[in-house]
Amino acid sequence: MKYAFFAGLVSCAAAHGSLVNVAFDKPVSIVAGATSGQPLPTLVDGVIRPRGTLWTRGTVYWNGLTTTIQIDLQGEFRIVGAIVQGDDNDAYRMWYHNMETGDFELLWDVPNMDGFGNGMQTRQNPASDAEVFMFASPRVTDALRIAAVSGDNASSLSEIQVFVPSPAGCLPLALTGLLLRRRRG
Ligand SMILES: [Ca+2]
Ligand SMILES: [Ca+2]
Repeated sequence: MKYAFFAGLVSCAAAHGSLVNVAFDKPVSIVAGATSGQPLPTLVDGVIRPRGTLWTRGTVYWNGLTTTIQIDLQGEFRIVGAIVQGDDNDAYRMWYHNMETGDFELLWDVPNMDGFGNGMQTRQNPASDAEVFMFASPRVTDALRIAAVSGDNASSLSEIQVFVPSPAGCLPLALTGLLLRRRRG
């Protein structure tokens, strides 16, 4: 019994910090401008292009700073972080829908990665497609927007992911606790 309880604790600890991408397979639309290349759903298909891929190869791309893309999360989520892959030599900006005011407010200034190589580069870490940028504080929202805000006017994205903490992270501990209670009862 002691052993089972210990195993539960370990499972919970191992899962702590695990995150779920709530943008996966959600509806993507254009609210300003236009895009070329791949269909918009490829922005939320979970697939990040190989580092350094040409900005027009297997990506959603556009010219200028008008194009704005929206992801409808189809529900209310308390998001804590994000991953974005875009062309190296541009900065992008991500906004979240403030459900109280109706405004889209700044969520993440996605940095220019011109010093990290040509082509597609993952933010926040070009060397890791799994490293999540954590927001200064969690935001409750149902929609996101993203656009290029500076660079060489040749902009490109391949993937946008936004995360919530995994709800099942501590399930093993909860189950173990239930089992212990039942045995003792
Ligand atoms: Ca993708
Ligand atoms: Ca560019």
